[in-house]
Amino acid sequence: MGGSDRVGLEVERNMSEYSSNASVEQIAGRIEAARRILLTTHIKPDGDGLGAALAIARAMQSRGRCADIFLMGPVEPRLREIIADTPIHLVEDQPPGNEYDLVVVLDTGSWSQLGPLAGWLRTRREIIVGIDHHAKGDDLAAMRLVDPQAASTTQLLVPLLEAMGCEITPGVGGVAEALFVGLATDTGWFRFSSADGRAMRLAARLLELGVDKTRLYQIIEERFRPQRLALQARALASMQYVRDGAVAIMTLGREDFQATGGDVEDIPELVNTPMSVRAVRVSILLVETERNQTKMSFRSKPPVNGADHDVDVDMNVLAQRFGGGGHGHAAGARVTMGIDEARTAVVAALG
Ligand SMILES: [Mn+2]
Repeated sequence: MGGSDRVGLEVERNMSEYSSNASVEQIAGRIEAARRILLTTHIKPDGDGLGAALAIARAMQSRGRCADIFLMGPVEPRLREIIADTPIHLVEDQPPGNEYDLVVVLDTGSWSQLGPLAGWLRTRREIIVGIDHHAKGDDLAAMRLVDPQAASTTQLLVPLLEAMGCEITPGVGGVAEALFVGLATDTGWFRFSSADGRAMRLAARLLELGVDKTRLYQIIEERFRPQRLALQARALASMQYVRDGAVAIMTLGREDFQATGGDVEDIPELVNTPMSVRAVRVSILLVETERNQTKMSFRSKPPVNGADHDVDVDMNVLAQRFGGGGHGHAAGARVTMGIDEARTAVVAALG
């Protein structure tokens, strides 16, 4: 995205050389030729990273082959339900050994996102294939398939699985469901600007294969405890508008979690709540996860055609100021600051 610098943030134009260096056919051939495959994604996997790993593992399984999924937790309960019967390993419990001749890193290309597996991966660049839809990443894989225009990593897998002659298996626990989970969750259930025609055509195809989106929506989005609403009430009460109401900043401190008995598992997507206000273009949620450790979540509304908004900030650039990153409209960072210090720093960064 482009955008004005009216809030004092320069849009970074010099993107890194993070792009595809291999064709879908080459990567398909590489996977076909592998004897033992390890699949992984970023720490604290989301629906897309997990969905991508599940899709490949299930596709291989349907052809009598095996690929081992290694995740770095915590894995949210709602995602564990999506995993169903597909075997997974947790790196924390059981680090991988030396038996693999192919490693596929999904939905990230950043060392900072690979936590306890980073050391193991660093010695294996030549056997790593990266498949990702983020705009930035590190040179961690010998072969890369990167498309920042893709709505999800699972979308990138479809031509790959087709090139491998894999069936998009229907039903609960199938490949189609895993692909859909990644596509639906990364597009905010098809609300975000990334839900373009290509994404919708894939969604239609997966639904026609029998993906039960009502069931998946309830498993993933309508499964929270009452603590979620108690924390939401406190976050809304904390809300501060800056930039003439165009930026909403909410905070949750340690005392909010103590008072409600809630934890971070209760607050996914809470950052989006202020977006229902017309004037809000940017929403920021600051959560003190541990004493003096604050997680920053940044979201923005894409400009609507023809509208001239005063605030058009690249969330990825904003997050990078705090050592984080992400996409143009959704990004995050973790900082060693208390909640008040973090709020002051964010307001200052907004100019
Ligand atoms: Mn993703």
